[in-house]
Amino acid sequence: MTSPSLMTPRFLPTANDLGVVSVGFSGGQCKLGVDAAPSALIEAGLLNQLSTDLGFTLHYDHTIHYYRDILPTEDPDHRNMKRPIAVSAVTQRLSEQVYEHASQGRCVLTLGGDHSVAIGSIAGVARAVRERHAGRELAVIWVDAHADINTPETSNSGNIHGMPVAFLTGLARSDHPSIFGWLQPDQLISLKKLVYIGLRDVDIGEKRTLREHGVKAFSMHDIDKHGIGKVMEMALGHIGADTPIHLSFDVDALDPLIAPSTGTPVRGGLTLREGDYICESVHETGSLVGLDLVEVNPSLGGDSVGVRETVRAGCSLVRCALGESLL
Ligand SMILES: [Mn+2]
Repeated sequence: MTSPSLMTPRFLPTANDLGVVSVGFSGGQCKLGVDAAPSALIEAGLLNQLSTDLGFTLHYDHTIHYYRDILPTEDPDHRNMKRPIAVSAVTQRLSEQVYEHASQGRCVLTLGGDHSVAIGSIAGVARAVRERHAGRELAVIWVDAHADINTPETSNSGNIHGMPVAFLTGLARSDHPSIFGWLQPDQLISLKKLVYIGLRDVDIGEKRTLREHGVKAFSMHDIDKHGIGKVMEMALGHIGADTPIHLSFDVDALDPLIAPSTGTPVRGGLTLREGDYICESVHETGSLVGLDLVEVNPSLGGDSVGVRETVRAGCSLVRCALGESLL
């Protein structure tokens, strides 16, 4: 049995209010099914676990948002981006939903969806943090096999789920009002307060970007070398204790042996315990203000065992970030 965390949050007025937004959106990439993740996670009991076991008061509209009413009828490629108007419209709407929670001092959980949804969730949290904490910047811990920092020009695939960090840091800029023209400076994050964990499939252009900007990044090599304990110490040390944290967790950071149901699996990933440990460590800081779980795709990964294990792993990551502990 679990019990509520005893941690006192540093940047939230209460420890047990949680905003939840379910985003059934797959338009940031080409594989169908990732839009079914929120229902799979909820059917596996995630929200019950958060309220019953961890003692959260959930602020949730009991709706999985598919945003069909704002999807365009025509959405041609633009600067190599696929479905740019749809992704822009959905992330803008999501940013407003997340902001609504965050501006009231709630930690916000976003259940994706593909990783493009982080453009909306992080934009919403970043703005609320600036408003509530005298202009303070939001730190982002991006746990992923991929860096997701391609610009439209450097991307091979044109899939926007490989670009969210570029738009959120201002490396990629809008040149069209309907394509991320809504993103304002107070919704962006700094490359200095961004930390990657779990990288192992980074494009050449992305490697150059990380090097040029001195982005703090811990690849699987670093985790092998130092162990996850030391890596988290260094990651959190880089961010500092005075900074609210958003954790954006792509389930493909986990090894496909334990989480096969995802769109772009890469071998050689995190163990279940390393994933949970990352989340536990972030919780222990007391600085967590926003959390995404993305890229669970229940229609991929082969058999039903693989799907069930991936969903279970996703639930565990969220619980650990929100205060579940082993003892
Ligand atoms: Mn990702």
